[in-house]
Amino acid sequence: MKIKYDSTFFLKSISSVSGLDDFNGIEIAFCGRSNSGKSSAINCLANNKKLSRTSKFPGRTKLINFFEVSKNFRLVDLPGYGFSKLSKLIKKKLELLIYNYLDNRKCLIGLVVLMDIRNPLETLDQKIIFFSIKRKIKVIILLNKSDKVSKNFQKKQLLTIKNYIYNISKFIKVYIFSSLKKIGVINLKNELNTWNIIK
Ligand SMILES: Nc1nc2c(ncn2[C@@H]2O[C@H](COP(=O)(O)OP(=O)(O)OP(=O)(O)O)[C@@H](O)[C@H]2O)c(=O)[nH]1
Ligand SMILES: [Mg+2]
Repeated sequence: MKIKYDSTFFLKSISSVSGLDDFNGIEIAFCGRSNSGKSSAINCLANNKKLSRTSKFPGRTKLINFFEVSKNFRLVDLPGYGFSKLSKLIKKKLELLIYNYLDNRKCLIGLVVLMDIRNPLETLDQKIIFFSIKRKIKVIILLNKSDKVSKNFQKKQLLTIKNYIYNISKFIKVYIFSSLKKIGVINLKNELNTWNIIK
């Protein structure tokens, strides 16, 4: 089933999992290091630059933001992890918020993991991927900001990451991506279309 994202709108933000509502539909969350391009990727899907706030400065999204694609389907923009300039306490709080959401959200069926192609698979990326596999959540990995590197480097990184991931799970797809140049958006859409979101 083809999903249409064009009328996606901002629904709400929460700062703690106590703010989670009962939702009978399906959620797909975007996660990744701070500044990896989660909010930009959501905007790219919805073809709306103003939907989720993006920023040059890491640590922009500190809440969990919900976007309604259709009545029974939401995209979720998670705070970024691993931004070294935040205090230890705030970093811990954000990580706890992310994992509390991932752990508790029954309607969460998949994760889109954004990584900067120049710095992929850092410790926290690996941790969240292992966690998702354990929780049986679907995962797709996007190597973002590919516009910043050469085609050769893109190929090399794609192969390295694919090999690494294949040893962990045969089901996780990895794609070159660029929100800026709209590279890989079609792959993301095609993959999400196979996730049985809209029946
Ligand atoms: N060149 C380039 N820049 C990008 C791309 N995607 C995002 N950016 C830029 O990277 C910065 C961070 O993007 P965001 O989408 O705000 O990143 P985020 O992961 O939501 O960041 P936090 O909310 O802080 O965790 C912004 O300045 C974006 O314009 C891309 O594909 N190419
Ligand atoms: Mg963001």
